[in-house]
Amino acid sequence: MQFDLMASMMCADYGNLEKEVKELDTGGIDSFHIDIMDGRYVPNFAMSLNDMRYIAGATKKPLDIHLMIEHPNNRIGLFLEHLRKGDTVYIHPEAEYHPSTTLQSIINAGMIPGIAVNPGTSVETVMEMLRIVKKVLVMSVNPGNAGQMYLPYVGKKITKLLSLKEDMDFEIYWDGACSADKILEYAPKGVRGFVLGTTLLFGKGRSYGEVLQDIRQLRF
Ligand code: S6P
Ligand code: MG
Repeated sequence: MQFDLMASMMCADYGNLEKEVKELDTGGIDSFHIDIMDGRYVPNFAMSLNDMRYIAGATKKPLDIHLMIEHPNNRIGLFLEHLRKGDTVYIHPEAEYHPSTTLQSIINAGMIPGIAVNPGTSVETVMEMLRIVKKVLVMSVNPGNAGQMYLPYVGKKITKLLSLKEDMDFEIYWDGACSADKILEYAPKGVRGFVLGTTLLFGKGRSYGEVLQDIRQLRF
């Protein structure tokens, strides 16, 4: 079964960031998920430009930039200039007056445009943007922190998005409290990728390669 695994880098050991990136890279991660938080759109500060640039320089694998910042279009150039074609940039539509303008900036720079959909945001609210983006990141926890509980009501929204994805030409990705049972349930239904954080990948006392191999060998 084909699905992508992304490492949530805010969960990495920053005392050994280079080693973490290399171990994830050789361990078989598909891309690096970078949570950028401004302390306003979400009640937390997480990674920033320097972290993103450092990781971009340490791996050839794609980056997945998850912007949890207000009015990203005001500063989008700062991010885009350090990214490579094929990297993805997700914005939260609620954080922007004109999200379609911001998505167009991402497309014009050659990056893959995405939206992140909060647990409390309906599919109907973002319907027109589904025609613009290539990726939809479904938040199964409220944005702002790692290590939270899965919110079961997002399941209905994923079902609705799955019914739209072929016609509207986007892929669905899972972000938040991702466990093996969620991959087992949702990969066969068509969810294309999963962001892995403290729930499944980090701080397990095993090498990332071993954990990732176990996930790839899940029996569907
Ligand atoms: C949350 C952020 C996520 C978390 C991820 C951590 O605001 O967007 O990417 O880093 O959910 O995973 P876990 O397994 O600790 O919830
Ligand atoms: Mg994220």
